[in-house]
Amino acid sequence: MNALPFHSGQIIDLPKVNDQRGNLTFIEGLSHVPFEIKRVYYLYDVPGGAERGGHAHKDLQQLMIAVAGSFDVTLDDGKQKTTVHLNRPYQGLYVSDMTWREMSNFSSGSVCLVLASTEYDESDYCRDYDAFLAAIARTNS
Ligand code: T46
Repeated sequence: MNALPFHSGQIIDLPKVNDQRGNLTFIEGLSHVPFEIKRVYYLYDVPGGAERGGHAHKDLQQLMIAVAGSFDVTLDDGKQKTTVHLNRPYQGLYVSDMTWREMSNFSSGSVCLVLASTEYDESDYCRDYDAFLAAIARTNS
């Protein structure tokens, strides 16, 4: 496990095995990401102009990877918004709990692979932005 504290919005450089036959990247839970991987899902066939996300999660941590193509992820911790352009299959974007995320600008044929720290749980979603800000304010008070 990497001893460095991970922070939301951090780009994690993943192992890349260069090979004339094609490159290979691998990810091990609690080694390359600071959580056990409980779920894997991916977004694909995203139509031009579509946006995804628009919510935060109470406990979930994730690593997002553009395994094909590119897209933008805007992260918002309640104080500051940062937009990251993902376009490299050997880099992941770490997104912690209580981070509002919006995804846009998907290129044609892009695939967003997500490694998640928990199984799917609708009650973990925070879909109301004002409620998200109020929860952040409570945590900081
Ligand atoms: C995030 C971005 C990248 C499931 O049944 N299982 C799952 O594991 C997921 C992620 C979703 N679903 C169902 C729930 C909804 O009926 O799929 C539907 C769409 O899910 P959601 O609104 O979460 O999709 P996105 O693309 O807006 O957001 C998801 C993640 O929730 C989010 O954390 O970072 O993908």
